[in-house]
Amino acid sequence: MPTRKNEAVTSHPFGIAWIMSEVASPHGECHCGGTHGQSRMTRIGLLNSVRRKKAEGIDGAQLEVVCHVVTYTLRYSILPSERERYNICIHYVIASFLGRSNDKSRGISLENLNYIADQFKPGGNVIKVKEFGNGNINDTYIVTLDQAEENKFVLQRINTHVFKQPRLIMQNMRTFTEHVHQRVRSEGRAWAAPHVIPTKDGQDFLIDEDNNFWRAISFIDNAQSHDTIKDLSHAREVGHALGMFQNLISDMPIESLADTLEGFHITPRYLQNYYWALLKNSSHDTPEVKHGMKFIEDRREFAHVLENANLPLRPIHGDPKVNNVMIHTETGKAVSIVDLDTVKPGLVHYDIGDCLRSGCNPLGEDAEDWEAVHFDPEIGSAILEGYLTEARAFLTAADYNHMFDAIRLIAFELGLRFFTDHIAGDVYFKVKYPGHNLHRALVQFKLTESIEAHEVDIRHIVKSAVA
Ligand code: GN1
Ligand code: MG
Repeated sequence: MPTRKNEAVTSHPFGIAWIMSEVASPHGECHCGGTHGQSRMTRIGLLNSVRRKKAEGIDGAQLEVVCHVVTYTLRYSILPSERERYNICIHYVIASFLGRSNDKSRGISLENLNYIADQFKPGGNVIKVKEFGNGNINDTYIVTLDQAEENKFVLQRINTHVFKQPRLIMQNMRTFTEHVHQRVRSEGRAWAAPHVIPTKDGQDFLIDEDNNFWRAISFIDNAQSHDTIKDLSHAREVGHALGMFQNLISDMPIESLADTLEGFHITPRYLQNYYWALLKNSSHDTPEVKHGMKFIEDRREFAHVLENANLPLRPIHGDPKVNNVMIHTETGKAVSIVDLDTVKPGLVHYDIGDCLRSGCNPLGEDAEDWEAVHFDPEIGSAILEGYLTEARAFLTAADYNHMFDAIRLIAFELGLRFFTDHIAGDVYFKVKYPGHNLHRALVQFKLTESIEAHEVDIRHIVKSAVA
C-alpha cells in the first residue's frame, strides 16, 4: 500500500516521471558543461537518492526542491566541476528530504514550536502551528488556538544574522502602532495595524534556550495577500495602501524611530559589499556570473542616484512589496501593510521603487524563465494612480523628479543584493536550491533592463498621474 506521502509524489504536477524525462532530455546535457558520461553519473546519483527517499515518503514541496536542483544543474554551468555539481545536488536533495535546507531557518521541532507558541497565547490552547508565507529572512508561523474569537496569531523567529538588534524592531513596532492607532481613530479610516502580542509574563519577545528571538503579532482577519498583481484594481489598491501607510506615518518625527537595519536600501553600500564579496570569493567565470558582473559594472555610477539627490529622510515602510499588502477577501480593498521590521527613517523613493519593481513584474521574483521577465507599464500606471490619491498630500516637486530613478534603482539594487549573496555563498537570503540567488538576480536585472527600455513611458505615466 503506498503511503499518503507517496501518493502526493506521484500525483504532484511535476512527478518523478517529469524529473526523469527532464534529466534525460538532450537540452540538459548540452548546457551542463560535462560530457555525456559525467551527466549520467549526476543523473543516476540523483535518481537513486530520489528512489531511496521516495520509499521513505516525500511530499510535493520536497519534490519541487528536487526539480529545482535538477534543472539548475542542467541550466547553469556555475559549479567548476561535475563532481562538485553532483555533491551539491545530493546535499540539497537530501537536506530537503530531511526537512532542512541551507537557509538556517529550519531545525525547530514541532514540540518546541508548540511550546514557544504557548508562551505567547492570548487565550485558549494552541492546537496548530504551521509555516506561513515565503519571507526571505525571518521564519513565520501561524498559530491556531481553540477559541472562537481571535483564534489565530502570527509567530516569528527574527533572523538575528540580519537584524542584529531585534529589540529595536520591537521598540519601533510599539511606537509605530500607537501612532497609527491614534491617526486611524481620529480620521475614521478602515485600516488594520498589526499589534504586538506579549508573552504570558508581559514581555514583547521571548529568547529561547538556543538564543532564538521570537515575537508574536496579531493576525489580520478576512484578508489575504498575493505574490503578484491579479488585475488593475488590485494594482490600484496596492498603490493606495502604500500611499495611505506613508501618509499615516508622515507626521512621526524620524527621531522617534530607531534604525533597525543599518545601510538598508543605501545602494552604494550594496555596491561596496559586492566588491568585497568578489575579492573574498573566487571562481566567477560562468556565463551567468559574467553577465551579472558586466550588468553591475555598466550601472556603477547610477547606483548613487538617490543618495546624491538631496532628498529628505522620512519614516518609510522599507519593504512594501505586493505580498505585504493585505487585501480584504470580500471588498477587495487594501486593509493593511504588514512586515513592519524595516519601518524606519529613509527615502520614500525606496518604498515607491520597491512597490513598483514588485508589482509591475507579472512573472514574479522567482520567474521560471528569467529571460521573459518584463515591466508592465499598465500596472505601473494603476499603482501610481492609487498611490498618489494619498501621497499627493505630502510629496514635493523634487520627489516627483526622482520617481523614475527610484523604480529603476530598486530593481537594480535587489538584483545586486541577490547577486552579491550568490557570490558570497548564500549567507543573507534564504535559498531553496543552489543558484537560487543567482536566478533571482537575473530576474531583477532583466526587470531593470525592461524598466530602462520603458523610460519614456514611465516618465510620462508619472507626469500624467501627478497632473
Ligand atoms: C526580503 O524577507 P522578506 O521577503 O520580507 C528583504 C527585502 C527584499 C525581499 C525580496 C530585511 O524581504 O529587502 O526586497 O526579501 N528584506 C530584508 O523578496 O532584507
Ligand atoms: Mg520583509
